[in-house]
Amino acid sequence: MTPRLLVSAITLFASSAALAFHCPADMKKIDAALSAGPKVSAEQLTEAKKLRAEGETLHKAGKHQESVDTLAKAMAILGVK
Ligand SMILES: [Cu+2]
Repeated sequence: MTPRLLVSAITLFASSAALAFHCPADMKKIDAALSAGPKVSAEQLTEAKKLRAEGETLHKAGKHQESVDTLAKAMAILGVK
């Protein structure tokens, strides 16, 4: 393996590992917001819960970037930063 290839392999690993930790952190924030009783409509609550579940499924499937994107939508609805 050339040094250059090694560097990109490490970078790739590091970024996917960071994303793998990102999803559970986001899910925690969403769960906290949901249990706190967010001031959103029933439709928004349903949508946020659906996105939260989708995010978890994507995370478990190893699709961390898609999971982060999906969870971000749920957080936007709930007003979580
Ligand atoms: Cu993930």
